[in-house]
Amino acid sequence: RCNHLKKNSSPAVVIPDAVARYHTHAVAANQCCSAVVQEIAAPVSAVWSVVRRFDNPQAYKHFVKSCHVIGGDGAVGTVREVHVISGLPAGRSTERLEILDEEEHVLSFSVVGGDHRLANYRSVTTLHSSGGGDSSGSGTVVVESYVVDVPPGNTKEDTCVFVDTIVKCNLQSLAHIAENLTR
Ligand code: A9S
Repeated sequence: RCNHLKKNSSPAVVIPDAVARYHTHAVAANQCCSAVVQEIAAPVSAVWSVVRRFDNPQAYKHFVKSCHVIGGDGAVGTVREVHVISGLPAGRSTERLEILDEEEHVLSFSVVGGDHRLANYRSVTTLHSSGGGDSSGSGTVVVESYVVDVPPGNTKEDTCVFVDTIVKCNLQSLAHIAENLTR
């Protein structure tokens, strides 16, 4: 099992147990996992308005050129086909919505196809208020964890560095967009 939150998050960022349980993944011998934490100076509602759009990942993921929903009505089980910008070792990725919890602010998807090397990729993204138990805090803590098969010929370390870099880019972009929405 894998839960990198204690190791990766700065001591100033509190991850409640109710959030951490979403980021505890079963990991097989040929897989690796990690988690990225991003603080955003915008309310959970603003960040969630961007994250919840499974049909529109290009709103904040700069590596995504276009996205089309190819099955489903937006509920769990909906499948999207993502086309990636040129220059990456991939062209497209087919992804299934696994969790969309509008109350707890949790989104999870898994990769079910494509022409890339991240087989069996699954990620979970959670949002919670950085203001403590009540809703007085105007900030958001985003936690995104993932598990993925280590591609043949790669190490776990290389794979995590590659994926962490993409996830960090996505979450920094998300921060800029959400902060501009509420500025
Ligand atoms: O889209 C995400 O949330 C996260 C990742 C790691 C996406 C990775 C990717 O879309 C590329 C950017 C194209 C890189 C996939 C599925 C495979 C890649 O090689």
